[in-house]
Amino acid sequence: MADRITLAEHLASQRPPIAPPLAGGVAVLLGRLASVAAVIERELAHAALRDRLGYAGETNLTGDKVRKLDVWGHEVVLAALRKSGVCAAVVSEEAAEPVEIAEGHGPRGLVVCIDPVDGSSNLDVNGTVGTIFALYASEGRTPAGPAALGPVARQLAAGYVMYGPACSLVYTAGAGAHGFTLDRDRGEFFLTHPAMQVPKRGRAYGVNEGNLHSWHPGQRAFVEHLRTPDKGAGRPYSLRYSGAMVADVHRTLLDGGIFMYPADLTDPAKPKPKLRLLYEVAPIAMIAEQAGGRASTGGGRVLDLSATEYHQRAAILVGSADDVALAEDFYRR
Ligand code: FDP
Repeated sequence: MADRITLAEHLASQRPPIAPPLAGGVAVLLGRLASVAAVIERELAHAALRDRLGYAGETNLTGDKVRKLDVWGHEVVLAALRKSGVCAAVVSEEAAEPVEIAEGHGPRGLVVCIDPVDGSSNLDVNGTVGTIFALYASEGRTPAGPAALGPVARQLAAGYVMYGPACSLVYTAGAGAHGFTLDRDRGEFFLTHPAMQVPKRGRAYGVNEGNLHSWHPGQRAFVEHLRTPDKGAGRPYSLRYSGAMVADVHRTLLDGGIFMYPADLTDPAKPKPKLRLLYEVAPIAMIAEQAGGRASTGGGRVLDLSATEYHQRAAILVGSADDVALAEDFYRR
């Protein structure tokens, strides 16, 4: 382990394309988010023993039934970010409006968009869950939260944590995507997947096929294509779907292939995507692109989207560049 690079050392050695006063703050917040991830990972391991599983009895703004660990995760993340001195506001899945933090206001301030516990329907069955986040410059605004609205390509950094058999953290600050693994004994993340590269093409797809009836015809035709045997072309693809975005995306980035959450087009005039743009879709898109992959809504690049609401939803097809490009092709036909 002595020769392994810690997350702190890695952050100090990187030269991300971020202006100096903000770059320091990004490193501070990534460090804070890593520390809080180690706390969340410990809590998840003991949640059943501490009566922390199950519902809290409320529904959040986006209509999900809130679980006890969603509430706890939100509070623990907020506490960690409040103390950072550079976090000006937090846009969280568990709060209707951004939480403003006066100590972080000013030109160095950053806005954190975060889903503290993503995939929480997996919690009660001891399945994998994650944390997803994106960082934006607050541009010295007060209140700072609105700085997260606008083109999502303004993200300075993005990352996710996957609480699986091992706890993985992947981040990008615009200079590649890098993966770390938590050493549970030392409570520290070490670099295990430097400069991640998504294979150009994969052999697996991940999507909730129970929703097939509601998809765009191009989405249906694409999945049908992946399922149709053609040995020479490497088909059929295998289906892999865990129901937690972080786990499905992590596998896709490492092994190649495509993860999709297309919009529900039951009413074609009113497309209904499920995943949230600011703290699910956009950060994952930035990480995928930084790893040489591609992220699309089916109709265009995710990173060309603009957020007009904090809890806005967007479709996503993400993974190997060739697989995503082919999916887009099916949408166009
Ligand atoms: P969950 O509802 O359990 O929080 O955030 C939404 C999310 O999980 C993603 O993590 C996951 O990919 C997706 O929803 C799963 O949705 P379905 O149950 O509709 O497949």
